[in-house]
Amino acid sequence: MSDSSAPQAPPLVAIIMGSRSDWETMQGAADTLTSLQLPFEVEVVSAHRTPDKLFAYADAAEERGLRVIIAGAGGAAHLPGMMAAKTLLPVLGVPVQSKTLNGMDSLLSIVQMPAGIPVGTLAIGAAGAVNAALLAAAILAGNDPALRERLRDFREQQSNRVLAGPDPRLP
Ligand code: RP5
Repeated sequence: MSDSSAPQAPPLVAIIMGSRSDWETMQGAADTLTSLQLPFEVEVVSAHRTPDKLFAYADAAEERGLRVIIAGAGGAAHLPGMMAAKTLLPVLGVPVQSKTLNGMDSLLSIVQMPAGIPVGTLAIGAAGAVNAALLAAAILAGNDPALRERLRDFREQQSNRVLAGPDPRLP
């Protein structure tokens, strides 16, 4: 049974997204960080609809102890780039699969940063969200041997699952 009065570790990773509608995609990042026992926070921060909140969030992020920001957005996806412009923390961008252009708009908006302000861009959609969390963990694992071991376990379990089911005709 979990103890709800137990102190929570302060978040090291932020998962932000442009809209509540991005959560279905970004939940993969949250689930992955949970499985790696990496404390995180989740927040909707829109570059277009709440630009002042974006600036305030970026200004406070490092001081609050955040170490990596995962930013998911779709369409004219300015959130990761604007966040990267306002903080020195590494920003990992997840292009959310849009309905009209299937996420190509999101991908190109996030990946094509001009030289000087990097955004580490992941794949479109669910795979990108999971991989953003794994990349955040890999970044933080450099200074955290226990996290590094959890990441190693994750890889090992993944390999074992594939090796345990080599015949695709069998369940
Ligand atoms: C972007 O616009 C969001 O990241 C979202 O992917 C997209 C659509 O937002 P909603 O209209 O669903 O709120 O800013």
